[in-house]
Amino acid sequence: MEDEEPPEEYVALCSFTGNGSDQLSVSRGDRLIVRAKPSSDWWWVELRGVNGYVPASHLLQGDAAEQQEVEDPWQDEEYFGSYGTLRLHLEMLSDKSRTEAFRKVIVRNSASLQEKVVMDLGCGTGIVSLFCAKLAQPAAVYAVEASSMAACTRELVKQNACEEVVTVLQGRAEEVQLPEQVDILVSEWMGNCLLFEYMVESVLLARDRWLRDGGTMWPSSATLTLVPCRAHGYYAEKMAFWENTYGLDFTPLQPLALQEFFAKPKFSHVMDPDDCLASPEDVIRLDMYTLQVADLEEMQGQFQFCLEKSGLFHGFSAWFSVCFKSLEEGGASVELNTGPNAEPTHWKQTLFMLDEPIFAHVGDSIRGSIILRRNPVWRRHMTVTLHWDISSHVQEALSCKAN
Ligand code: GJV
Repeated sequence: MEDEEPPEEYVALCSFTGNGSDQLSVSRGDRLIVRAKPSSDWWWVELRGVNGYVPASHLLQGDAAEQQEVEDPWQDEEYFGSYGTLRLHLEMLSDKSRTEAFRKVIVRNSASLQEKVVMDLGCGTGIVSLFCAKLAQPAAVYAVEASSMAACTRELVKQNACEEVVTVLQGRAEEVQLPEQVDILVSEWMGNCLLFEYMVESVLLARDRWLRDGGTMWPSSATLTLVPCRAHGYYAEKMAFWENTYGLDFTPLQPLALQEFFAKPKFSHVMDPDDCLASPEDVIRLDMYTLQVADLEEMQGQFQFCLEKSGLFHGFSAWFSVCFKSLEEGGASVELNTGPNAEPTHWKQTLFMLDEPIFAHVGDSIRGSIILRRNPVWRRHMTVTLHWDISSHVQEALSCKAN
């Protein structure tokens, strides 16, 4: 079989600035030739006689590029369709740490919530709005929900005698009309690896339209945390497996396994805290008051881990936490943490596997950066890129001896 694929013409959907070494800078609308697709994320392309890597997510094949206007980049039909059924709402409501965190925020702030106006964006079955109405005395709660679940939510509000306070509005938060500005904008918008789904964009747009000056955002801030880790079980299950398959050598399938299982992050990974090789570091922090929609296109963070354990380094694990500030000056805030040391949540953690595990030693340093690049076409998606290098004191010591 030929290794090389025939050259294909693609169009750059948006600009990309390369790193100046093996990556190529392209401008929106550039026509280029894809020479090779060594991974699903990075392709080797040629533009005006110069070669380099470009993120595959930025490229669309000639004909498809012309058709993209017709498709919905938000995939709303599918997205809101899935929230129109109970499955996801059951999963979210069954998540005690998540739901109790929102309840705790309302209970702790019940006195200050009195006579306040609240918007609950993406209210789902309305649990947060109902907590507000039952546990505090707000003047009004506007519960906004785009999916067909809104009809059931209205019924639940009635059934629980909250219709005096809670008004359910069915529609996209971006389009809905509220009768007044709000004091508090509450929303549970966090997706896998914090940003996936990019519901946060809807929250920012609603903030700019409906939150009064000096109003409160719940959550008020969000943090993405990263750690280098072991993932022995997952590696054994998806990669080492092929070494001895019923006594046969299936290792020729390993490159395929790499593509299929390790090129994309593994969501819903439950990580044993003991598998952390270093102290986790916060790599990205979002301030929900100052964050802008344009900032979401590309978010970057740096890390420098000092390994506290020796052993196989299989990849990086990521999770997020959010913080709800008190309505009272100096009051205690509430945190919802989805890390391996906190109460488990339905988000669990996200695992990024290395192509191959590396044996690492105590004291080794892993430095690098993480980039969350939003897909220029499919607005709910993103590509996560980790650049890193490891410097080992053990190897340095060995090479010193050899010299
Ligand atoms: N307008 C109204 N409802 C929305 C919007 C929007 N722009 N976006 C999402 N929802 N944490 N990742 C609704 C959606 O239909 C679902 O009921 C809920 O918000 C998602 C909340 C959990 N998702 C998440």
